[in-house]
Amino acid sequence: MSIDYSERIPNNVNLGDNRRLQRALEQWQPAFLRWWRELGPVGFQAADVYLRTAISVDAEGWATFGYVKMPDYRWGIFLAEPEPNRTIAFGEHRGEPVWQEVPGEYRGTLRRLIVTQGDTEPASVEQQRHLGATAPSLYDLRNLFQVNVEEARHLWAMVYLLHAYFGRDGREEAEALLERHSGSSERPRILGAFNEPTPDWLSFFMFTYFTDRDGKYQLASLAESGFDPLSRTCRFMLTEEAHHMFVGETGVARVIARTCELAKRHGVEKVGEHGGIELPIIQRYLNFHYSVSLDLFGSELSTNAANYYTAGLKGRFRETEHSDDHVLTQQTYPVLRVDEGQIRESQQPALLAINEMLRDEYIRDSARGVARWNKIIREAGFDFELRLPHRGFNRKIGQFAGFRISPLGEVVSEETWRSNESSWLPTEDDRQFIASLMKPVLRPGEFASWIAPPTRGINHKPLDFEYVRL
Ligand code: BYC
Ligand code: FE
Ligand code: FE
Repeated sequence: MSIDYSERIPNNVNLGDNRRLQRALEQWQPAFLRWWRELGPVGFQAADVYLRTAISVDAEGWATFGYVKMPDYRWGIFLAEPEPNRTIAFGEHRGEPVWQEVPGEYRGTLRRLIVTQGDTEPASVEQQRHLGATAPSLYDLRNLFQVNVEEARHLWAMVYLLHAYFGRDGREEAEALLERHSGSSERPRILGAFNEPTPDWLSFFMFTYFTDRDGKYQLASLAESGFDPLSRTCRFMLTEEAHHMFVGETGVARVIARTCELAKRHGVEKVGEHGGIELPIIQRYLNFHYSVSLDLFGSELSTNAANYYTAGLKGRFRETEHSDDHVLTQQTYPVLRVDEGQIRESQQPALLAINEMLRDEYIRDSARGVARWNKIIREAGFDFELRLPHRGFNRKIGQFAGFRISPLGEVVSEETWRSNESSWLPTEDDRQFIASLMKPVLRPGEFASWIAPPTRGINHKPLDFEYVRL
């Protein structure tokens, strides 16, 4: 199925055959565009940006690159190809054919999952809307906007499901997705991390490394869903997601590379004076973004997650590769919790620990990029290692919420926490210092003082390519 770009809403779901649905989405479209203008990127709306747009859902050659003004981006509805004869892989419906319509008994639960996923997408665009003003290069500016238009397309992906499968309450939820706003005191976004500001580019890179990676794992477990349209939507979203995490990983790597270069030239103590970001600040930003992202997986023990699993709505990461019964009523899983002032591991019913299983996958994956960052530091000859803090550190959701846990995983007193907080989490001084570095650099091929150029450009273009035409 190819994508029809002659339609007002590009799609590969034969939208033209369903007039009612098409009309409903065409009515939502102006509200979306109004939201994009009011809460999307500040400035640059009239600039030509070198963006990729999906043109097919084939793994080979699914995107085309070219100059687009952001409001003219072709936001559309693209589902991965259906898998013939796909069956539900887990839970009490295991082995049954997947659903093409919403099963009545799961309607509310499924809607809630789709709304929660959909809510994060525009939230991240809102969080990042001021970053254009301080871009460290045209290359980075373009990457920011690429991430923004694709997150907005992810909103479309969820709004399509709400409109196509949930009738009137789906349409109301689609409207509400444009009414809640990141950080709003009256109508905030649903999940914690999506109400935190993203005030500077170090935060942006940490966010796309750690928080977009939560997106990867949540989308992957929704891609296992027995509700086939959700599965297919998520499978295509994951294709786009890879670039977001690339922006984060290489962004942080380039900051580190620059720091090491300045440290070699002027001495470790003088990095800040020469417009670089010293490694302990990077560690504190990492601690913050990693811990708020860990919260996004929900509680270690969750009956919600058990219900999603048993119902066949949300699976584990790569569900079919697990060699157990895919029902999980008899197994246990190790879970950490605070017990008499100590963190102890205990075996818990596996079904209740579904969130923790996904968090474990996420932690292993997060560690891989950190190891690559450390290689840069080591090869530059410095004795410093960035570390993921303990999973209990700075948590607001789950077993560790309400306890003070150090980055090394000791349960500490409130007093100890307070006297160490400024070396564990970004301080007001750190934030001000980072803010002071955020000066726009918008000449082709130039980069801000605090970040090294990337090793290559986008789509084989040179580094001094005009990624955004101002
Ligand atoms: N903040 O059983 P529990 C992405 C609530 S990122 C606030 O522990 P459950 C992206 C929870 O709602 C991926 N509240 O949790 C990235 C529940 O409320 P009720 C987004 C929270 O339900 C970057 C209560 O606490 N996708 O795509 O198993 C840029 C107890 O809940 C939080 C999804 O999240 C929190 N962090 O799991 C752009 C997938 N955590 O029932 C985009 C869909 C929990 O007491 N969502 N609560 O009212 C889900 O699968 C689940 O909702 C969660 C929570 C895994 C998030
Ligand atoms: Fe997304
Ligand atoms: Fe993303």
